[in-house]
Amino acid sequence: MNLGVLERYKEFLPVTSNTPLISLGEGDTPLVASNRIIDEVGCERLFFKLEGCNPTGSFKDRGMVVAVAKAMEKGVSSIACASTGNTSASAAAYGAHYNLRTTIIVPKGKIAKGKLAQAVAYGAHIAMIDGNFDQALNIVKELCEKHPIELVNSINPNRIEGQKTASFEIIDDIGSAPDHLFIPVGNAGNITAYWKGFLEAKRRNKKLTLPVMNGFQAEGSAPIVNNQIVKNPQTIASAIRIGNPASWEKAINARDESNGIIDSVSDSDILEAYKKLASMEGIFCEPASAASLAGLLKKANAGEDFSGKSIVCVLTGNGLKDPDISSTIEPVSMNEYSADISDVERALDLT
Ligand code: AN7
Repeated sequence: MNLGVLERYKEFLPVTSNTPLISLGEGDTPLVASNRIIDEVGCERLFFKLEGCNPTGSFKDRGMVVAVAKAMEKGVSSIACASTGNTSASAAAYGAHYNLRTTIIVPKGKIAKGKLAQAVAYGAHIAMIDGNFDQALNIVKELCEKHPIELVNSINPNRIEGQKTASFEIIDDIGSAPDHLFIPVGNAGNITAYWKGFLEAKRRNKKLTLPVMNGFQAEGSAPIVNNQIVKNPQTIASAIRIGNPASWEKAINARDESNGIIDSVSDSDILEAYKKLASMEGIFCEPASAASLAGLLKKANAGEDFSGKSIVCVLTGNGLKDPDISSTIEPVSMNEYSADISDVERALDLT
């Protein structure tokens, strides 16, 4: 049985005797070895961390469960967040399960259909603003200062605490940290959390070698790469359409302390990696998640030598969340036939 992040990792989390050990079964996600894409990279071992297998289909649940538990510990009955979609779906699910009023503020028309469907179904109060994520985050921060509402965006440190548990799982699964971690970067909370997790694991086990952190933003939403706030961020990867990341400084620390990089990938690189993961590995993630593999392929194609290296690409969310993007994939073969076996045999070249 999946114990959930709080029960499994309580000694490493801000858990007191008053913290309810709540769970929707988050964490303990698969680390899947690449079978085909690894040949293009030329590394020793390549793994995908399937964070889309969390209860609401993204990594957000790991941190949300801790943020919600700490809110409940304080006696707060109302939570709120700004979101490009996944944080709001996660907050709304825990809000529903624990009977908290959940308010989400999202950029109108800019969040993937599956994520909005989740927030609606879980019963969130939804404010769709005529603005982008960065504006939504400013509004929700002010809202939570004025009212007795718990802010559950990743500027809430409990979110980062929960999300760091993904690093512990990777170390447990492969027996060490990988040489390289590749991860998408939006608001930059997750890269911050993974790095914190690896550092804490090293404090407990001095022999652990830390990974090089490789973060990737989308080209049209790359404030950290360009060292400049992006007023009007653009990318098909709506989850990471963020122009002023809240954890900007911490992401830079993770990059520099690990001798890593934060670089960008184009929308076409992202879509190519997204399609490859599905068609070559049987792994359907959302476009933003594929930025991690897109980044790895960009480096490998530029000639970086990964021989002998172990690499983990974090795939942050499930592909089912964004049906509009998936419907742009050309089917290998998809035609209509009469309900007649000989017709279908002919179609499949089986005659
Ligand atoms: C699938 O839900 O910001 O760098 O409001 O949904 O920690 O922000 C989502 C971000 C990567 C980037 N992949 O992580 C939100 C939100 C997926 C995401 C990211 C997000 P951060």
